[in-house]
Amino acid sequence: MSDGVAPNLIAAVDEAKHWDRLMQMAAIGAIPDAEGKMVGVNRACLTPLDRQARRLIIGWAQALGMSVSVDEIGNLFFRHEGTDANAAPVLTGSHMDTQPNGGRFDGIWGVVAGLEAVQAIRDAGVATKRPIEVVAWTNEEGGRFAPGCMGSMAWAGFKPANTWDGVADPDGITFGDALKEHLAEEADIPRRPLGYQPYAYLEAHIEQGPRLEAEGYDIGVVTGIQGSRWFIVELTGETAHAGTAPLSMRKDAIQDMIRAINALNDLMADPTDVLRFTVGRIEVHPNTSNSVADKVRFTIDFRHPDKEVLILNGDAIENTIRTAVKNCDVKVTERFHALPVEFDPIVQNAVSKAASEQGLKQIDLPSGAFHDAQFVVPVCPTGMLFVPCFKGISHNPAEYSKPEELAKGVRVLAQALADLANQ
Ligand code: HGY
Ligand code: MN
Ligand code: MN
Repeated sequence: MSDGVAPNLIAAVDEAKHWDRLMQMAAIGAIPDAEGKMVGVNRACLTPLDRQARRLIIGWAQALGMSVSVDEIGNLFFRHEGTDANAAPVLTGSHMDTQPNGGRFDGIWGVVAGLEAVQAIRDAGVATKRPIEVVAWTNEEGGRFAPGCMGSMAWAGFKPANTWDGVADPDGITFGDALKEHLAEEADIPRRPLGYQPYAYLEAHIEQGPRLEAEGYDIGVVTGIQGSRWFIVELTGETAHAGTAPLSMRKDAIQDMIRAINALNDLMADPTDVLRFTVGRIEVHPNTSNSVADKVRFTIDFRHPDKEVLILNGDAIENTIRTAVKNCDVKVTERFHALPVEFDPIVQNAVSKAASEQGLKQIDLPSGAFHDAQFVVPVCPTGMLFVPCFKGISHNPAEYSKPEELAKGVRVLAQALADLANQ
């Protein structure tokens, strides 16, 4: 679409209907926030709740006349035909799985927005040369099965689809078994091969940061995503009686964990507050008040926009831990390694052009959160658009974006997708 906005494309996006669909989705796995209001969501990947949400959006897509398919790692696709069925499609979408203590918009908004953008394009009678496909990637969050982005990594060929079959969730269920069960439950949905070459990929997502809201912008034209590295650290000592074992004789895994984390805090100290270092999950054995801990497993989530720092500091993690630990055996395993990426000007320009033609305030900004888009970058021109969210709160039931903010995002997404689909 070269000459501005299709007159009725904006009107074709119904803010109230969009909000209603998001709230229908949010009811699947709803959890209470700190005040007990059911505004959070816990919908882990490859669970009955995940499948219930997928059935709901599959129904919406089929009602739109879109074809539905699933690939071997469970990525779910909806396809809108263009005038040239052989043209490489434009791909949009995000993820439907949430954090265990998640919100109503992270991920799912991008999938529902993609569907509603296609609906607006159809309702507005905007012809597109290229097909448009909407994807729901498998396991972006990595909450149930670590790491995240398994669906997009397998689809993009970063790793074979069976790489994580042995990864177990806290209940001991492996990703491979959960995926097998999931695909069997969705056996009625046509299969498609893993991976293909889209013309471009554009993912819509809430910002998960405070800038757009604080500075009064409607749309974030995302310039890229910082790098992320995840590690799991296992310390093995000896359990003992809390009342009798002398401290001088102990091999206390918790005390060594504290030494290790203090040393990592020194390694990761950054007065400019750009670096991100998080220990978010700690498992202790035997986890009783009157026994010395003989095992500790803790996670490390380390992020930085500069590739050099990501490599240098990330590669120093294991040695820093080994030097700090006094009495336990140490095992450090890296389980996620996503380098910083820059998004493609073709996609950024389509978003920026749509936002300006729709009279919206826009700003270029990088993403602190990782997204499936990070792994699509090597496959085709890739980009993202952000909408504001309340105080940047995310991975928290209090996550919130206003209906009008989300509708503006869908309208820009619709125009940008139509633009890309006619290139
Ligand atoms: O952790 C992340 O950055 C993403 O929100 N899953
Ligand atoms: Mn997300
Ligand atoms: Mn997330």
